[in-house]
Amino acid sequence: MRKLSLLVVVMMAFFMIVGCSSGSDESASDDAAEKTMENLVVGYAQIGAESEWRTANTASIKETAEELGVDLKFSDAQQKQENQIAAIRSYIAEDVDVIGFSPVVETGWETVLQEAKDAGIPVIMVDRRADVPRELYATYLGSDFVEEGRKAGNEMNTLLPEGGKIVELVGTVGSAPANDRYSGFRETMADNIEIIDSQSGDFTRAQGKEVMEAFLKNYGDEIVGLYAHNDDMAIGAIQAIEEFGLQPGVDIKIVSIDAVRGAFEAMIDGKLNVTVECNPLLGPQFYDLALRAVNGEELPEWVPSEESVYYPDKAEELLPERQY
Ligand code: GZL
Repeated sequence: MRKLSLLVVVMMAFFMIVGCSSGSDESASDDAAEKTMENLVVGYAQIGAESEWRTANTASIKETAEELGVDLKFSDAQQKQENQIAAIRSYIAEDVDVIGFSPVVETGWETVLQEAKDAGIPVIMVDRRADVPRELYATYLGSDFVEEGRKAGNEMNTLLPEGGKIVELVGTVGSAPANDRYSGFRETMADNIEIIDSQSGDFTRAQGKEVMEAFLKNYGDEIVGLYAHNDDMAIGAIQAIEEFGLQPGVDIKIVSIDAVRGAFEAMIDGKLNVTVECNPLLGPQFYDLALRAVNGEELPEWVPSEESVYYPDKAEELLPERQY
């Protein structure tokens, strides 16, 4: 009897050790195992919902997560940097695998991105970039805003071969697209074109209209051109120009950026002359980069998105296939 009970104890001890070790082997292998899309946990701190472009960008981030089976935690900061920082801190506390965010402005991110680095969580900047040391982010996925500005300047030169006085609707003050589109345009703008006023419309239709109303009050039909940093502000300005009694696209030539659906409709109506594309459909590229970062791959400092320029003569034909 004694031998039997001793055998049972030895066998129980054996299975307990094997059970634990295999468990620990499993957990060890889990830890070492590469992440897949199906078990990837992403925290995304979005800017807000200020424009058609942003709406399409958010849809791409959310719908792609759904398609890939990614566990996405998403926040809308209503264009407030403090809300984005709070969201990033909450993702750090939740110990997500990777953090994505579109910095509303270029500065003020170093502290929170250092916290993410200290927590071992890779950060990917999407759409807009922040002015931080290279070691604080895995990569930047987004457009070449300076090039978008250069393209816009060339288009304005073509629309105003005789030159003239134009006004500018600037994007969100301090944001990378506003800073870069501002400088890029001035690199290519012809000498016979003069920017007589430049104010921020914060990338929204409402403020674009408001600022254009003030421009028209101050300068009236002296204005022969408008450069808008995004289509939403241009569409707001078009309303102001019509209410003032001038013909947008005819009396005042208009060049804007984004190439959202509303811009194609304005071009079809002859009220917008050119829109320079800025692609918001960044979801697929973002998750591909996120998984590679989490699995330890060194990523390039910048992954640029591909873009084009669109004109009224093709607007009707292209509108049905536009995804945003
Ligand atoms: C550009 C993006 C800008 C768009 C605006 O990549 O950050 O913000 O041009 C949007 O429409 O509000």
